[in-house]
Amino acid sequence: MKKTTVLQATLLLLMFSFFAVTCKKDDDGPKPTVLTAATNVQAKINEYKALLGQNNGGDPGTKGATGFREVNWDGLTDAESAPYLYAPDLFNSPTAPRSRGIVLSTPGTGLMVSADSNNPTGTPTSFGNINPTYTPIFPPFSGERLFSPVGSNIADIRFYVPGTNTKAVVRGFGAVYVDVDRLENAAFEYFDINDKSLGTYSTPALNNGHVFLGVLFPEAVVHRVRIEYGNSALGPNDGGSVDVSVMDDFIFGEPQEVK
Ligand SMILES: [Ca+2]
Ligand SMILES: [Ca+2]
Ligand SMILES: [Ca+2]
Repeated sequence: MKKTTVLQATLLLLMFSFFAVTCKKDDDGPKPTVLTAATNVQAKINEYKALLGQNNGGDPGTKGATGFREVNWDGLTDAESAPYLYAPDLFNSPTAPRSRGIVLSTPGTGLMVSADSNNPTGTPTSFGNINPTYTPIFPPFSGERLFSPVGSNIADIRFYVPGTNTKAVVRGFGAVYVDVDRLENAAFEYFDINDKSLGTYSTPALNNGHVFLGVLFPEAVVHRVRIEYGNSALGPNDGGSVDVSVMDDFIFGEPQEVK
C-alpha cells in the first residue's frame, strides 16, 4: 500500500515537472512569424519582404533596425561558380554591391553556386556537373544560378555587420528550396548570439518544384541559421530513400550590431 502511494506521488511529481518544463518552453523566447509556401512562392516572398521593410541593397555598414538584404546568386561570374567552389565570404565584401553581411560554412568539402548556360568550361546548369540527372529536377527560381554545399547536406549562415567582422543579428531568414521531396528532410534551425537554439522549422515539400520558408522574430535575435538540405549530400540520384535538394534566393533581415 505504502509502495503504491510512493509510486503515485512520484508519478504526480513527474507529471508536474513535465508540465512545468512544457510551460517554460512555451514562454521561452520571442514567438516568430512563420511563412511557408509550396505554390505562389513569389507572393509569399513579397509578404515576407513587406514584413521586414525596404530592400537595403549591398552597401557596407548596417542600415539600422528595418529592411532586408537578399542574395539570388545570379550576379556571380563564371569563375565564381561551378565547377569552382564558392568563396564563403563573397557576400560580406567590404565594398558595394556585395556587402550583404553573410558568411557561409559547411562541414562538407565546400560550397558551390551552379553554372549558368553560357560558360567557358561547358559546365551543365543546376548542378548537372555533379550528377547529370540534377539539371531537370532543380529548376531555378530566379535566374539560373542555385546554391548548395558539397560533400554534406548542411550549411551554416552567420550574419555580420555588412562588410565587417563584427557579429550581427537579424530578425529572420527565409529562402527558396528546390525539390524537397519529404517534409522531414529540409529544415532551418535558428540560433542566437550565444549559439542557443531558437527553434527548428521545416520547409514544405514539392517534387521538382519550389518551396519557401521564412521565419521572422519580433526583434533581431538570430546570428546563425543551420540549413539541412534533403537527407543526402549532392551525388546520388534523387528518389527512393535519397532526397537531394538545393536552394535559390536568400532573404534576411538587416544585419545589426548586438545590443
Ligand atoms: Ca538564382
Ligand atoms: Ca524529387
Ligand atoms: Ca529531392
